[in-house]
Amino acid sequence: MREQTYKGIIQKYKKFLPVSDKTPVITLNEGNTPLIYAGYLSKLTGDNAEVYLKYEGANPTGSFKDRGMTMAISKACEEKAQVVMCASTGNTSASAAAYAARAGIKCIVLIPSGAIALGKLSQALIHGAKVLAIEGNFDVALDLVKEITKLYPIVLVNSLNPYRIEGQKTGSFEICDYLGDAPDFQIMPVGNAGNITAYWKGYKEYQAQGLSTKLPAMLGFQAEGAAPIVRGKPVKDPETIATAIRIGNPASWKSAELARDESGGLIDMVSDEQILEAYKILAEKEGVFAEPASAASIAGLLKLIDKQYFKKSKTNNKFKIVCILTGHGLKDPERAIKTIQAPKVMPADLKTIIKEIGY
Ligand code: AN7
Repeated sequence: MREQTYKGIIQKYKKFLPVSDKTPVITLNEGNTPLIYAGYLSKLTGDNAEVYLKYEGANPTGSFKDRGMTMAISKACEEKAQVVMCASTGNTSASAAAYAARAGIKCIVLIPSGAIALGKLSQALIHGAKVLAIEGNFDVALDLVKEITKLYPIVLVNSLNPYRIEGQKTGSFEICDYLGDAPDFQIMPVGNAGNITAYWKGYKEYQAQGLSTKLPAMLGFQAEGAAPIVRGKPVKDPETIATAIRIGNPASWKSAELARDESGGLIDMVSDEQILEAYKILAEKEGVFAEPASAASIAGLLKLIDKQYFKKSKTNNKFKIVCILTGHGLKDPERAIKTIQAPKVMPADLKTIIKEIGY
């Protein structure tokens, strides 16, 4: 068998990560995800910018969480942990369950009952995690996990675990490697705010190493019904169809604000209507299927285009904008079917079908 050359983000970026030869690397070959040029969206900027999509749905469990989880689980194993635990709106639980299964350790997840997408739930279950659906939202679940992991020998693998941030910062390394430099703007959804923290850390480290020459403005988007950072106070009962970012009191609130302010960026919000519109545009015009929370990136891009935010280039060079698509569309198949329409049922009859097609 030919030896595989790509073995995941720890192997690729180990000199930027807190690992040593003693760290057992638990990997599913995550990372190395496509950066896709988006022609339709670029045109919408009035051709002032080139828009790229960082398709994190192409990770092994279908979301960006795998970058952080390979680090968190590898370090947990290095420290001889037997049990890991997280609260989750879905993707963290799917990823934690998969990496814990691979490591042969136990995984416990708390999810808000009835509020996570079907694909994510199926992942956590099939990988053998102990899945507890609690009567409370994500913020309540995270508080419980913090308490429990303080009391018992269980490693917390939410993004409060610094190894998660370390792993996730490799997304920005890949973008810089691919584009030859950092982009001018990066747009991403913000939930618990770990990812914006991680990307910003990554961009700064790459620049400090002389591997990129500039830093992007970090543009984060929350859902209108779950926008604590935008509103400046926690949201007690967050609501949005983008269940992944249905979070009212983000753990990395302060570092998200720091990323925003240091980078000269912004954190704004988009409505569920705008998210669903962007979700459809992305799928229909770019051929890219991302989950609703990820479409918040595109809804944010469209909102900023409307405000003529990108019309300020002093040089003739086009801006480069990277939108992070954090999770795969198949995570939430029910939303896709609800957003469009279930297919029309027809008799298995040639003439009827041809008539329906419109010939
Ligand atoms: C697809 O899985 O919080 O701002 O528990 O699944 O770093 O929290 C998921 C978050 C964006 C927000 N897009 O990232 C969880 C969880 C998708 C996500 C976010 C999440 P953060």
